[in-house]
Amino acid sequence: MKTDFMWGSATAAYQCEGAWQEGGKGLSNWDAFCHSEKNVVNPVTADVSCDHYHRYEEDIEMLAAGGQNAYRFSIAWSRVIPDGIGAVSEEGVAFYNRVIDCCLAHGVTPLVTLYHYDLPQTLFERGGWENRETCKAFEAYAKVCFDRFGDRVRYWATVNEPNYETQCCYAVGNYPPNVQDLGRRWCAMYHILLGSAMVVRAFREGGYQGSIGLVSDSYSIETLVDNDEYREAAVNAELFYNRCVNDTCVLGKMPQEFVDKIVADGCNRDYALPGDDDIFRAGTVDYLGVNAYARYLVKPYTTGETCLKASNTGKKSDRQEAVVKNWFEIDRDDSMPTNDWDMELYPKSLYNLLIRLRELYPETFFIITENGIGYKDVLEEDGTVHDPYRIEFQKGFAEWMLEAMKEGVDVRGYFVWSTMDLYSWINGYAKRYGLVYIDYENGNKRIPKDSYYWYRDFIESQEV
Ligand code: BGP
Repeated sequence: MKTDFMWGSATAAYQCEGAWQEGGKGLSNWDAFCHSEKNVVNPVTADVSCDHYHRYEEDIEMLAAGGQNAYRFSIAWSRVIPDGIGAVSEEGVAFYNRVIDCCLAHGVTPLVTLYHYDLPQTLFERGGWENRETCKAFEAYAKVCFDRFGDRVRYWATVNEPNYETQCCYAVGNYPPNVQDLGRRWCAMYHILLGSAMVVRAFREGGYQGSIGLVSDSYSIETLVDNDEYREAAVNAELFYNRCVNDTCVLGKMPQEFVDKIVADGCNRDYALPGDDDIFRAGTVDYLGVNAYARYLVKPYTTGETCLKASNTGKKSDRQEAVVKNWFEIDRDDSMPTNDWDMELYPKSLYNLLIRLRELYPETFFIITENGIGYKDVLEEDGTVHDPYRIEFQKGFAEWMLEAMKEGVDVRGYFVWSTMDLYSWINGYAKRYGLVYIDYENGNKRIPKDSYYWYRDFIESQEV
């Protein structure tokens, strides 16, 4: 096994912990949303989920027994600071101390995400990331985490997917606050990036050890036709999906072409204040975390209003769509395989993406912080779970990553999404990603899938 490379898997607090009202935890926006009448597509909650809060030891033990040497998880902000700002919950801190110590006892490197979609409800009610005050609160919370856990954590991630999160919150409208308004979306994304930069700056000023990065949903942007119009659509889509976030956190500047285009769309940018540029410059990351699931095939914009739609039902007929007025439209290649949630399965997209990211950001290193496939796995009567499709998917992506590394791309870790089955935002529990099956009906029993054993052997076969 290549010991200096992180081979692991990932989770996020809201999706797996459960114990939503235990241990002194405050409410998050996802607790509130899932209990509200707005939770209609798959009206379930993650109140219990796979109960990682009580079973983290078993989960980390299984992860380590599966040959993995790294675990990416997130801290629930409202567990550590129940009201978002102010008093620290010692019970919350003690929980994450136990998780970190358990990782270290098993030779597992923790990669800790500070914010993965679950915002304290108190802050959400004050405008969430549309309110600049949330950036300050985020910095204060991050400092608590650095002070309490920084002696043992060597890999931090500030935030998870500022682009995808705000797209769902403010464009698709299926995540809280369930809005469809691109202007508000760009405002929230700006503040998440600003908050992230403030946290990185605090990390540097505090002299903490280790590496700090930002986890970004990044896509290989491709076209089926090679001409000027298609190339322009690809340039626009890359700004829209990738570069608005990645340039900002890696190079310390939001791309001017992106800013010009959203201003041309009529977005008011009053939230961008003098002095912010200095914060972005002071807050550049050590590494870019890449969440890789699929590529985007794009074509030129033709007509119609902006419309972004996710596929959340698990019916093949429910397609994701994207028309971004004056930018691009989503294209599709119907000959490509997809899963039930209309995600195209194309492993080489990770190679294409990494080559492109290296071109744009030659000075940084990358960690594949998520890569996985959602599937309706079946528990057989004999207690086994056969998921050849997942093995094929993970193997394909991992091998294309290794290929990019052979060409010199600096990648230092690979995390399967997810360690075990857990709540999938909006999709509920039918969409499973885990290497370990959770039998939700039978006491949340943990059952390693075929892919768990495949991953163990795959890791083992990698060169030292
Ligand atoms: C990423 C998120 C994860 C995870 C994954 C799968 O965007 O960072 O939290 O959920 O996607 O997405 P979904 O559960 O929506 O299928």
